[in-house]
Amino acid sequence: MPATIASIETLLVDLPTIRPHKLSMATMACQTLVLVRLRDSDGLEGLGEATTIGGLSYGPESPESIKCNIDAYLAPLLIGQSTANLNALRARMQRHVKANGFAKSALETALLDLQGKRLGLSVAELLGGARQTHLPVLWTLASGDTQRDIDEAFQRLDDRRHCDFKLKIGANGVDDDVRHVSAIKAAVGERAGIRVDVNQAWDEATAVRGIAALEDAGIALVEQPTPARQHAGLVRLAERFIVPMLADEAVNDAIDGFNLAASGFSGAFALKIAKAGGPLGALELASVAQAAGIGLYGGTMLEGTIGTTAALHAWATLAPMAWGTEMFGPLLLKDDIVVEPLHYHEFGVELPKGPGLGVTLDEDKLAFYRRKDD
Ligand code: MUC
Ligand code: MG
Repeated sequence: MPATIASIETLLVDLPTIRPHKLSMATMACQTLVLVRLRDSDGLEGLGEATTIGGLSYGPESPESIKCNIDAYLAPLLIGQSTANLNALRARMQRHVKANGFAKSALETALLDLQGKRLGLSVAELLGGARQTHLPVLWTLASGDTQRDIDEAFQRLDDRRHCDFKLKIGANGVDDDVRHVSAIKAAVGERAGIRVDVNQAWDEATAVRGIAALEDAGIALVEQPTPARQHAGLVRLAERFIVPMLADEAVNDAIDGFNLAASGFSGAFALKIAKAGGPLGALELASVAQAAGIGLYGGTMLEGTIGTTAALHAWATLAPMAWGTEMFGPLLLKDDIVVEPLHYHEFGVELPKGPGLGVTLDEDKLAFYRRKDD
């Protein structure tokens, strides 16, 4: 008898961050993980996770909506179905539920973890096999204070943890931002690459002014300077400047990627499993980028270890990406809910071994951090 999906449980888990994480649209003191525990009729369990940033301030799904929409709509579509055919399950979710990619990503991750455990294969092996097992990881400096960010950068360089940094800007005026970024770049010099993420905060005219100054300061990459849906403006900025543009909120999945590429965009795409509705969708976007000659970057929604590991398995199947990855989410959190944390060393992270994701839950920690009234 083929195994079927027997139950899907969703839990909200609130983990404090190691310091305030300040973005243009929100300051985070805590990250909420939506944990999915999917069990099959043989008693095997698959784990999945979804996160977002700052409630509803980053995107159209909140932790609570992800949990609610899985419980009310997506789980009933999957319960009783065979676990054997992920493509069929994915198509079923696509057919009956519009959007809600973060929720779908958590479920797809749990299905991949389950299938890997059943077959004795890692998720990367299920996705065709790993081409790299140590992936570069940058760190985001976003304390909101220039000197604190500089101290943090030197600490991470000295620990050989990270050698590229992304600065979150856009919450302050453009002149203050340029001063902040230039001071950090001047302090680290050639020891580190510095990039910025504006998270859509600028209009095009402000972006032209800001990027010109940032280019002079030696910034390596400018992420999502303008609003997500203003593709034409992003294409113009990419044409105008030598410093490349990284599309993040502007590109969720392969269709967005195709549209941007067809409009003449050059630069790079941030892949995120959440934006694309799961690891498979993110890899579809990667194929579009590769076909169009657009660079790749392994992006995060500041997931915990489960979500981060799912993304790492997907990114591992690709050749090393032009802009590396930012899969540092677990390092921003004070604690973890897994038995064995990810191993970060030599400016990168090791892909976990073992069947499925290769991650085991710590039930005591989970009981401690899970939201009690969810
Ligand atoms: C984003 O927009 O890139 C990724 C790193 C970080 O600090 O925030 C996220 C979101
Ligand atoms: Mg971004």
